[in-house]
Amino acid sequence: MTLETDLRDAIGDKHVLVDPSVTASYETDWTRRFAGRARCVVRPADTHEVASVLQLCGRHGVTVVTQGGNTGLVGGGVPTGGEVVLSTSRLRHTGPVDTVSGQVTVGAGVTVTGLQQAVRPMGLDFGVDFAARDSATIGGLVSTNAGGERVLRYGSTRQQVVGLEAVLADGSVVSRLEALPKDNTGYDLVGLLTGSEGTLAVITAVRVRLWPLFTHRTVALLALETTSDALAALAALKLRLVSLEAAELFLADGLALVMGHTGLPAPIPGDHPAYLLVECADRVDLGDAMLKALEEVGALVPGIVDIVMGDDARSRANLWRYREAHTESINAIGIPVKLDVAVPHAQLERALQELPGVVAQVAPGSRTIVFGHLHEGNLHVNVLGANDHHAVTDVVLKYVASLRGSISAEHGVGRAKSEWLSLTRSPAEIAAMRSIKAALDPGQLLNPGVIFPG
Ligand code: 2HG
Ligand code: ZN
Repeated sequence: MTLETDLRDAIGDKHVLVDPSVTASYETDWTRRFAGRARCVVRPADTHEVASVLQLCGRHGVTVVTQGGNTGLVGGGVPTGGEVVLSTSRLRHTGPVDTVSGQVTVGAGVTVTGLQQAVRPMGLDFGVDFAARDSATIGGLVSTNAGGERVLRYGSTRQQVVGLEAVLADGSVVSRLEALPKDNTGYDLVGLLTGSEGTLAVITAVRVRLWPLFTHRTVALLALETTSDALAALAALKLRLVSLEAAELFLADGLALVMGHTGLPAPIPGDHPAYLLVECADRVDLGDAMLKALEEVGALVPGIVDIVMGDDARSRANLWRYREAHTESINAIGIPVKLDVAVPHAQLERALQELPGVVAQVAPGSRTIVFGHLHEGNLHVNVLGANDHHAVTDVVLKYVASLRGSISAEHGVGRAKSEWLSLTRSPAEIAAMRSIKAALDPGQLLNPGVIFPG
């Protein structure tokens, strides 16, 4: 029997996709940077079917790539050629919301928006949010330990995961969904699988922590002379606004690109080198508190040139659009080299000044757009018009490592950066990680080439 016949018996004809016109959307990532033919795409309905798929693939010696909403940016969720793509799209159940513990269990295929819609009517909210919310799935967020726009207040996805269920390469199921607040029994498998990028198991369900839903939000956009002013403003605002939730940085060239793509007018008259978008959220109106804090901070940081505020939903969304539309505006021009590095705050101004020159060494004439999450020092470096993507990746990641930064602050290592893992992880760490991989996936069935070089 062929693998396909076995898979059809296990999960039903309809959910083993082989027609190239149907599998195509699973075979290329959103940015069009990563693509490969899948042997087939399978859409198991539940944990039991996921286990059957892994057992069958193991028996036939065919490797598996797990895919959530296909919004990943490091090539970790698309095939390179010949793998079975395991889509979590049918793992969509949402359990009852536990309002006492503030937790809910959802299937790996539930999107961020789906989770928000399930819990917000109960006065609760999920701590991770970002522009790809309508497609990105909770399973994908957990696999990559996704960051996003609220890390300042809630931490990354890891901090939201209180339990999970996953299928290991041999088809055995580990389930830690009871999520007792205290449980000190042995290794933290939930923590290990979080951020393992599909290399150790297929996550099928997640129990997430929920937070109080805030009914009042205020956004302010600050125009600044330098990014050091943005850091000074952020530090001063953090001391004054406990409700601070987001602090996003973008620069003049990124803003120009967004305005060209979206047709939006300038958010603040004049040309300014840097912009800081901040958001506060609470259960009471924040407008006055934010205004007062901004006045005080304005007196302390002379590099703040101008400020606009948005209180109502529409003006808040308009201001956010300048930041969130960066990715699509860049993609509309061409396929970028996309790197999501982090540098220590003390190196931020220097990194922003030096990065275009660093890139130009290997890609003269290219265009480097940088924006990101200021609080975490997380810079999204997007390079357009470079012929040699490998050389750009190499020079930027080595530069970032020389500043004692991270080669991946939030998107993960994936296939895109596996070659450079040793820049910021020691030989002992890589050996330990490889031992874990060998123990849990001895046949190298799951996501080959992700995290570890070849
Ligand atoms: C964001 O922060 C995402 O908007 C995407 O992480 C970053 O497009 C990028 O480089
Ligand atoms: Zn980001």
